[in-house]
Amino acid sequence: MESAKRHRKIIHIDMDAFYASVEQRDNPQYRGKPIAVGGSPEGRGGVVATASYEARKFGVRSAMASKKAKQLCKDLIFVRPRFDVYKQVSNQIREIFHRYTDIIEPLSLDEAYLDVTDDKQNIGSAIDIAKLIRKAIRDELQLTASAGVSVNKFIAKIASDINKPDGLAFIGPSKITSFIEKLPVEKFFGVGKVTADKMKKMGLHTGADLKKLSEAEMTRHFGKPGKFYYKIVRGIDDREVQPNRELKSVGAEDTFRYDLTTLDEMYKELEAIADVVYTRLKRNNIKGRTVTLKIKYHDFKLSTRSQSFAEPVGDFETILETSKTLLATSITDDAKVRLLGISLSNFPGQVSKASRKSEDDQLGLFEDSNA
Ligand code: DCP
Ligand code: MG
Repeated sequence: MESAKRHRKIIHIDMDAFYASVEQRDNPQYRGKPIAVGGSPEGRGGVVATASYEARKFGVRSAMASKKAKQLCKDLIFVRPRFDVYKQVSNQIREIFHRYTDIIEPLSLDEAYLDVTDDKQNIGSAIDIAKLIRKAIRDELQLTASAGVSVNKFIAKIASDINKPDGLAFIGPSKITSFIEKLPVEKFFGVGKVTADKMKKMGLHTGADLKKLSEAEMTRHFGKPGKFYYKIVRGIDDREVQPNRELKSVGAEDTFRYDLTTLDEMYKELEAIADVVYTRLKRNNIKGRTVTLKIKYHDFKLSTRSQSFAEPVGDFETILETSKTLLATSITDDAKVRLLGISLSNFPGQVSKASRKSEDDQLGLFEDSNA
């Protein structure tokens, strides 16, 4: 399959009980105790973001109602999340990754793929690099991470879960086939609960079962994602590790067939442009703190004007009104305007799940998309 090519070396790193571990590190009184980050004490409402491993023994899980969590574990301690600290730790982890490779694709604050096929330090062994990363995280940050090492993203991600917490697993090319054949269908990338249930009803429980279906049968039963399932049950996953997936700005602009001379005309155009920007922001589920207006005049002179807000904005009204104000305060009476553009930037410092989701959507890998 991939034998003609040189195998890639992919590592998936996932921090153990991330928020809870940070809280236990910073607050010694929580160490060895069942804690839940998020949710409200006395189980008055809210859900658990994550639970310490001590709490997991009682069955407390992420996204569980705090009321239920408290019922399962009477001594559970609820801890208020400190997102700024988690973000900071996330950056520190990222810096450790960068010692070995710049091809890093973060999936969330605590999880990332690394392509170490050509590592910066010429270590060569992906297993050794994973060990060094785990050691650095432990020594420098007093936290533990689990790592999965393989030749593609799908297998590496599953591998990181095998010896969790504080573990490492390597699945080499010779073991991939037998590993996948034993794998329960719900573990396959893109297979959510709905698809898994459907598969089980068809008597498909493991990778070996899935392998019996032809590509045509796969797509017939599971739609577009069937094509992808067909490949991954055969250990083929060519998705690249994609660095720099953070969105920097979202915008739209329009060049006009003739120069605009009145504010009214320009406002009308701004409305259409703002609508496109608004739609793009919503699609990416993102808001920005800075609105920028771009104006190009008939003589190709370019001007940009920005306004920043204390809180991120993303609603149509604010985008439009801000752009209008920026325009009104920028142009002179005799201005001839050839192009107008609006963009939003200065997004809250998190990796955009949105851009990733839209990519996966294109693959048709979301549960919704095959409904
Ligand atoms: N998180 C959240 N809500 C969820 C799932 C996770 O707020 N439903 C947050 C809290 C977690 C962090 O994201 O600490 C990382 O998510 P993981 O799924 O990796 O869970 P943990 O790192 O907490 O545990 P594990 O050791 O299983 O990786
Ligand atoms: Mg984790």
